[in-house]
Amino acid sequence: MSRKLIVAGAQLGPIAKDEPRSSAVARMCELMRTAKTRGAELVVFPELALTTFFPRWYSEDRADMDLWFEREMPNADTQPLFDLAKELGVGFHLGFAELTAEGRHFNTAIIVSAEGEIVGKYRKIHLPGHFEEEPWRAFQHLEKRYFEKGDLGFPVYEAFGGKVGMCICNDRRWPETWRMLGLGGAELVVLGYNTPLHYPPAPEHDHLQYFHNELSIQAGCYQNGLWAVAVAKAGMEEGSELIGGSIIVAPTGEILAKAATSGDEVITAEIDLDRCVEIRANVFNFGLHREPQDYAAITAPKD
Ligand code: CDV
Repeated sequence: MSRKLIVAGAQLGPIAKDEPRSSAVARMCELMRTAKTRGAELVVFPELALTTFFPRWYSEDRADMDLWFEREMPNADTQPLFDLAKELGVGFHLGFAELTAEGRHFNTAIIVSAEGEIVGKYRKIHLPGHFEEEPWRAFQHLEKRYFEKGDLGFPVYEAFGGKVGMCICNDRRWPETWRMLGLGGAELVVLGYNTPLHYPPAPEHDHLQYFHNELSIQAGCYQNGLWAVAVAKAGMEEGSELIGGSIIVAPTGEILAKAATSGDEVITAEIDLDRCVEIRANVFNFGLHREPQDYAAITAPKD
């Protein structure tokens, strides 16, 4: 049986601070319809896709930020996306800020089946940024203040005829993320990102933001023999420019589709999950060539 499917990346342009979730969801529904016309079975949306990227603002009382979080999923604002997925028979991946019944805050992503059911969840592990206000920055990046580190590890789910894993934004820069997903058997990794073009601690690297995005994702795919759909929230958002460059990458590391704008845009590609073997049976045959006894430093506790 063929394990080919058409996947879509649904890049979003900026979401304004005062743009309601219903508006963002309406934009996503439009992108999902476009993806469906191109035959997509899975549509990947960005990190924190329902609102503006709120960690750019500081609040002394973190409870002030709870308005950006979802207490339920689906909820009244996102139900139209779940309903449309079911109507069209298209699955999707969505990033959002999660506030649990126990009062815990996570930067979360889910996989939703073509029947509109949540079939997988991931909570971001590599949280970038800082805990306290740093007024010297052009804008804040307070993910460490507003989110807890994810507590689900790097799960891999049976979905869309294959094995699907997730990571979120900064996770994609870490080889450990990809190797954990690869060791878990993932054949496809879906991820969203909000990456400012300007990185305040090292502005000399600003011109490399698109390069580092592709470098990280292409390496992750090649070194683990898996596919990835990586999707941006892009454009000038509340004075902070976010990179676009959403891409679909093959297990060979080749880019098969790439966004051309910094706005709402759908990219698609046909992917064959069986092509993971091209890499996994050869140069990255883990069973034959991995030497974990020599990798102890990677999992040793940090100082
Ligand atoms: N949302 C993110 O995780 N952004 C980071 C920035 C701060 C470097 C990223 O890795 O793209």
